[in-house]
Amino acid sequence: MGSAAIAASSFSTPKLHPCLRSEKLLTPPLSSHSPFPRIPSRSFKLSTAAPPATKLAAVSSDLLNSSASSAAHQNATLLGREEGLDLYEDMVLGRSFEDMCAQMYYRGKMFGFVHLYNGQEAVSTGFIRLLRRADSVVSTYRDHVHALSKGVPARSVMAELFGKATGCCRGQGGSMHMFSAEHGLLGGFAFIGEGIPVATGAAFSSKYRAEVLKTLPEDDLDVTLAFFGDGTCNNGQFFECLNMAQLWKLPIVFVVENNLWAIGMSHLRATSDPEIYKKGPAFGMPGVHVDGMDVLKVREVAMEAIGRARRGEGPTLVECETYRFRGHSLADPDELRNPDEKAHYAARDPITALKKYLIERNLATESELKAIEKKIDDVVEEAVEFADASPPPPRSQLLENVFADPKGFGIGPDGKYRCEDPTFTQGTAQV
Ligand SMILES: Cc1ncc(C[n+]2csc(CCOP(=O)(O)OP(=O)(O)O)c2C)c(N)n1
Ligand SMILES: [Mg+2]
Repeated sequence: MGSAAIAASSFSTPKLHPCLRSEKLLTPPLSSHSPFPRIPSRSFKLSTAAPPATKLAAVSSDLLNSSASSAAHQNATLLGREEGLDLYEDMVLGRSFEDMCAQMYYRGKMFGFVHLYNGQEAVSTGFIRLLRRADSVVSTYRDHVHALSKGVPARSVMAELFGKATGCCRGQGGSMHMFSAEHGLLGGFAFIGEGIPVATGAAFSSKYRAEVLKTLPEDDLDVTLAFFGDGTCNNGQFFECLNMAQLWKLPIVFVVENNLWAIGMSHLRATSDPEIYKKGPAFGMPGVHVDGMDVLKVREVAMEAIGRARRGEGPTLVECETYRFRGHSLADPDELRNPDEKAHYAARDPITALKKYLIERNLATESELKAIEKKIDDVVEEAVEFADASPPPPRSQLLENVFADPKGFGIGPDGKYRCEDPTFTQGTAQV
């Protein structure tokens, strides 16, 4: 699939995305009423009252426009020193972790496809660092950095990548299936779009706990962030879930990481209207476009969208214009994208931009930032050592979590499933 899509894309030379401009905010055409204000015949109450006057995403497009020419946001007052350092540390962790993954992959320590997140850090950090522990994140196969931002320890993510028993999925998930219930990371998903219904379900559960079970305040809901790419926005699940989320005013933010490419397929070539954020208002929810290379801008939009969701005001669609600095996966030689396009985004590296901002605003000194980089180097080194020294999963783990009836393996002469034979998991059973 990967090579087919890459080959197909070579027909056209990619152009720069038309969204390369100041942020845009679209408000739904229906200002105060959902198209379906009542939900009849439900056994429990969910948004049965007419919704209050819609307070559209409170992000001021003027505020955002005022910083259009700057690599980092002008509104310094929103960012304290501690938060600035946290954002920096999280982005450096994401970048260093992924660089280390590339090394380990080429040394044969990881198996299968591995998709790195380099370049997109401002999106993960700008959104996820605003979450609480009880909030949820649903990712894609490009999921390592979302896991790290949500607090899954680097050593558990690295061990998972090494296929070790100490990984966050005990070595059974691998690169594309990071999961940690404890950290509210509800999975990476290899099939594009598959995570969106899961995220919608998680948001529904928050609403249900508040409105039906009364175990959560209705104006302080747990929030779910669904991350996915531009290519995924042409899949049906995206539209179905936008509809349901708005219908039920679910506490979810749909975060599109528009890196302009779906493997080797240009977003402009594949999409009838490439401005994805416009699809929000079609369903009655706000749609926002933001510069995804600027963590402060992302964070500001994220604050508004997460706040709306938490207060029970419903979902938001946020399109973050970003770029991946490496190929689609580590198996992609990345020969198709235009070098000018790559250089354009490389010059807007979100980590460099934040570093410059923190120093210029006297929020941090160069040596403090260096100390953070050193600390992260140590964390990533330790993660590799831990992963390398960890044991592989025991063979007995092979059939755990297999929910299908294992009759496929047949019933032995003793009338028992062959997989129950202890020699089965040792690979020596007659099957
Ligand atoms: C349902 C499904 N169809 C096709 C694929 C093959 N595939 C893997 S990645 C990808 C491109 C997705 O692009 P995008 O959503 O923009 O995410 P990005 O890789 O850019 O982060 C496709 C089509 C898949 N994984 N799942
Ligand atoms: Mg993409």
